[in-house]
Amino acid sequence: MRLHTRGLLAAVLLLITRAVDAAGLHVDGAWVREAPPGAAMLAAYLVVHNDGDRPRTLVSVDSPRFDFVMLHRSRVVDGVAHMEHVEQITIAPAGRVALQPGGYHLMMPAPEPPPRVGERIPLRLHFQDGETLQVEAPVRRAGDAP
Ligand SMILES: [Cu+2]
Repeated sequence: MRLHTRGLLAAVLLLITRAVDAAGLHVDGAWVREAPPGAAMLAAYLVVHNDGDRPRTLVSVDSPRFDFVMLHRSRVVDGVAHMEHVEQITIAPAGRVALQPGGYHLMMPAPEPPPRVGERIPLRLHFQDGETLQVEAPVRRAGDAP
């Protein structure tokens, strides 16, 4: 009974979320990794869902908290971890792309003072078709990530 109620609530919340989305796009699980002292760069992670019937392409992200935000990807090539800049990230119809440690991520220069756990950082995602999506990313320690 309790499980059923919880499932129903989740379904209702999902409907509400979808209703306010820009044409079938939504983002969840956004967070910014708290940087160790002296770190020059910070990383942020999130999942972009495309519930629409055409591909959508993330082309840039900005935030009032950072000078700039880059789209990056971590890859292991010949056993060595590399990080590279990517121009865009395409999300297939009815698909999702996770920006997560070890893969795609957002990378920003650390501002002064650096963000601390508890701060919520606004991020604005820009898509190729001109749509934008605003999300808030809480700052977390790496071990406390969802
Ligand atoms: Cu990076």
